[in-house]
Amino acid sequence: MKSPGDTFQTPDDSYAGPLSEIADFQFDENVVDVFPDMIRRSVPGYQEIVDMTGLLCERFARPEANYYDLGCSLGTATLAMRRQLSHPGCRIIAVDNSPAMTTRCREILAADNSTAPVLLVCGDIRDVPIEKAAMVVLNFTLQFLPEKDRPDLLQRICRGLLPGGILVLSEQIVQDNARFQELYTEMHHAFRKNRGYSELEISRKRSAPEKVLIPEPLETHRRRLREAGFERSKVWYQCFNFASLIAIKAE
Ligand code: GEK
Repeated sequence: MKSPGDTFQTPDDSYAGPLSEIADFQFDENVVDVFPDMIRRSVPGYQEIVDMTGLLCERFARPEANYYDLGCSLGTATLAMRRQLSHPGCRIIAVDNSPAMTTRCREILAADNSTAPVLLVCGDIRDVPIEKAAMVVLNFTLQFLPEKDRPDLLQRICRGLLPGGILVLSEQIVQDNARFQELYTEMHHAFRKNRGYSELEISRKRSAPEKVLIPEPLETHRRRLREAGFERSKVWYQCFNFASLIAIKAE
């Protein structure tokens, strides 16, 4: 099956050259070109998480409902859901606040031949109303919001989900145990090296998106989900410091 990454395979060498200084990280045109390659080489389990998002969508799909992809980037999770949705009255709402991402995402969605309607919004996920939702996906996006804004978004998601609806929340996390934090950071470094990034790129990468990405411990996510109104949440995937949770709204 074709995915957005198959269309844009520009290798990510954005941190390989002799940069005199490393600019603050932004999701701009330069990032868009290398994004599919970058995320696969930087996030362990990314493809599995996207594939399972499609299968979860198949399991939880119902007619007359909305499906949200918040922080959709190039629409990889949107497409994984879209390919499972043939129910009447289903609609995907995909949101990203990077104009460069949404412009490219629109082209990718237009080239896809599955039929569920997608409303692509260039805007802030903090401003998007969530309603009649069967499924909400936050795939490595919550980590980019200031911590003070995270509880409100999760509460709005819980309120906007239909009974029995699910949130899939994937995040880079931190360990509360220093020894494991060190080990998992080293293993992530090894993962990137194994996927072809040089030491220089790895050390530069560490200081770029991580300036704007604030990871938290799993326990913080689980507590926040409970406080937002989700009775149950479970980690269904973890590889080192990358995890994905499912939270289900009570029936
Ligand atoms: C995937 N989910 O491929 N409002 C809207 N979008 C935002 C905001 C915000 N406040 N903050 C950040 N973004 C995708 C991957 S990438 C993860 C998500 C990464 C957007 C930002 O523009 C970027 O496209 C995305 O969140 C994060 O399944 O790059 O590590």
